[in-house]
Amino acid sequence: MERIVLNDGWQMHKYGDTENYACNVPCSVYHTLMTHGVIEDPYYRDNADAALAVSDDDYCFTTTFGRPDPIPQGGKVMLCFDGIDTISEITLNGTVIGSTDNMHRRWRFDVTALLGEENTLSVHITSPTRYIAEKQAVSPLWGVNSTVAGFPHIRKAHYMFGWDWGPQLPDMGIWRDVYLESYAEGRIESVYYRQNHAENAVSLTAEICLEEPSCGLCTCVLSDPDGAEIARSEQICAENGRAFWTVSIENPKLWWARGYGEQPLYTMRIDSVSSDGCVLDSKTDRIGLRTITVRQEPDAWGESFCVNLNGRDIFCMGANLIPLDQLLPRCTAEKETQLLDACADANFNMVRIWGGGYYPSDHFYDDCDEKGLLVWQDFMFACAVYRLTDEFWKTTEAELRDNLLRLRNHPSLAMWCGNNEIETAIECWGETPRDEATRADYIEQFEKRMPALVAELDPQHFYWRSSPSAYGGIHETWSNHAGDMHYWEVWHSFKPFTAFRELYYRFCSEYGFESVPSLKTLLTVCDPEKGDLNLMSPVMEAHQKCDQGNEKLMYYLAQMMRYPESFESLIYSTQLMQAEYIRSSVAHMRRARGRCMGSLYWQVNDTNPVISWSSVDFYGRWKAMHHFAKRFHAPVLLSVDERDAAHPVINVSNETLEAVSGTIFWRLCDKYSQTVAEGSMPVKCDALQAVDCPALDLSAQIRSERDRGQYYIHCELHTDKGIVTADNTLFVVPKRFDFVHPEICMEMTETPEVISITLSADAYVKAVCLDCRTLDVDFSDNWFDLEGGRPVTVTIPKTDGLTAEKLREELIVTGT
Ligand code: BMA
Repeated sequence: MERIVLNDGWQMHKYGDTENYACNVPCSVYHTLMTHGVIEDPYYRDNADAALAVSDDDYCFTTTFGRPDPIPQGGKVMLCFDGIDTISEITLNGTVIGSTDNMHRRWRFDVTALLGEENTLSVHITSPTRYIAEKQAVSPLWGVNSTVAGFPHIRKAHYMFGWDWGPQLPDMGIWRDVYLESYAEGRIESVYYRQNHAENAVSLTAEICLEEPSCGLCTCVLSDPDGAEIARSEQICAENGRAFWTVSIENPKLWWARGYGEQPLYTMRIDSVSSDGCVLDSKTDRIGLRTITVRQEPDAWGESFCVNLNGRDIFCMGANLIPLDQLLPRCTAEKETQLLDACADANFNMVRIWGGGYYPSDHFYDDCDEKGLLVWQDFMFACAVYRLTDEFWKTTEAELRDNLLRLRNHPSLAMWCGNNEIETAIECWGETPRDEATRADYIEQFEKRMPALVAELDPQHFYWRSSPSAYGGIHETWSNHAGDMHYWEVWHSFKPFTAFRELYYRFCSEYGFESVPSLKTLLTVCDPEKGDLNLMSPVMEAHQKCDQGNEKLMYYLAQMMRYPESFESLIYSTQLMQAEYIRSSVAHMRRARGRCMGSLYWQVNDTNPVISWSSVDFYGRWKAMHHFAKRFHAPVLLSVDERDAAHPVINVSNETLEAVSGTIFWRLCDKYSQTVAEGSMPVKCDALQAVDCPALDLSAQIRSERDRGQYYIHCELHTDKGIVTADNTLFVVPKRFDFVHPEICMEMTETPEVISITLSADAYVKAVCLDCRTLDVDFSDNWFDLEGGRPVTVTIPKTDGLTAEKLREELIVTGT
């Protein structure tokens, strides 16, 4: 098979306009207009408001190409689009070859008869805002607020119509590869790998599906993770287009999620061959040998909801991931890797791909396979209701088939999920329709047709009808006894942080708290001269998409922190609050391991520079929470349940496959870090367990409410590997602790490769944040506590010509 990529050399123009703008696929209207200086950056100040009108027009993308040579005897040429956004008509040399209505699927058109020496290909795209407005006028559909009304009418990533963290920029374009395939026979349409695990052996079956049902020969070669060939098939004959090859792998190297083991990847190369041995088409897949499911069984608390990987119940920890940018051409492989590296660095073992975005690229999944990041994959339906008409189901089914076939073989794929929050919206949300027709369509789509499709195309993966859900049937979606939970009472309903810890969730797949991103990030969208750097300025409010978002920040600040004296300290304080809330919540759930088996906070990343729930901002800068995540997701975690301050309980949770034993050393310290009580105790925690140590008795020291603000408790776990985990816990919210605010002393030394900074203070400082005014440098640790008389050394690699002198000029040190 010949493949000719047609991504380069496109032109875009608006209907009614003569101006043409050059672009390459992936291309979009906003991106092209921005690149050519026709519109300003929609993220800057309040530009997004005016930019919305851009999508009321229709646009055309055009390219030319020569005849693919030679077309095989009796063969055909297919024109393939991996992603068109969204409503389009496609013409080749003036003839309409097809139309598209769904950005989430691939399209193939037979163009053999239309090809000439020179060819002109055009994709005519209809305005998505006009399209949905017309449909909405005839038959209104409910969708969550902050969006352009009517978005459920189009199979286009919902967040492009705005969300509570993103502007309304319903772009359009060609967002994935365009290419020609020319061939006569033997195209490999799909392959599915079935694994059968037994004691020390895995039997692996490749089910190969060829496009031409009548004939075909295939050969398969399997290599081990080091690249050595371990098995090779004879020529296999396909019957009715299907060929099967089963191979037994002795002493298999199992694929594990991060933290539990390695990610060995076997390679299968499949060739489809002609009767005279010529290779017609080939496909190479990487295979991780593992079993994965979600175990739902009755237990003491109701029904479990727990991911079982290779027979072991694991505690999933990580966050929800949203698209990388509002403008799709900027969602690049490099950005995917940067974000997934940040997830891996913060000890995630799972990410959830939330249903209001798009299905990730193959590259994204390859990266997850390598990094051992499990993927909870939503189908792209969120916070809306749909009408299950024949037309809607036709396009939806094609979309689901495409993505099931494309993603089902990735070892990182943990599960499929029907939608985000639709079951719970129909059951509980105030504004959502809950008439019989809506309920019936919902059940038919998400509880009947979707699971049937998953069972047909990917029976090895678990299907979950909605997130959150408990029993299905639009029933008790808020239950803590079964299924997964989105907990939003803290934040959206103004409940105090501590409310989270009164409940025990089976799997908390969303909960979150906002913070303001770093000053460097805000300066890319604000004009300080115009007074933008003020939480209540119109420009800052334009970068806060959540209803009453800034009010909520101020409300919680008043409960938790002292009044921030500057804008910088407001940023610092919101980040610390966010980090503390998520830290205490994760620690709570990890202590309840067994009953609770998963924590995915909302959300890891941003699509634009905005005030949001993210732990990594739009530019990849880590907020306090992400540094905290690295610690609270540590495979072995010490945490303290301090609610009864006179009798705190230290807990060890062990998310590894090996038992941990050692000694816990603890000390109760005053604000100067002077020890007022201390002790030690042996501890043993089996693999995949959490254990509470006997409660400490601090009743002699902590006798009153006031005492709670005078002391903190420090504890460390020592094993034969050294100190594996340590923690400082306050008994009060930060504003009630009697901080001394000592001066932080710094000493800087350097070698040719690194700069070291040693920080010290003579009293306790919580959450020391190191930052640079303009540079982004890679501190070996950040947002850490500094205890009085216990210096901390941080190193910085000398990349990009960084010198100690430059760093000294730039460095900003903040702490509580
Ligand atoms: C959840 C998500 C998103 C939303 C977030 C914050 O409900 O599913 O829809 O952005 O909360 O409100």
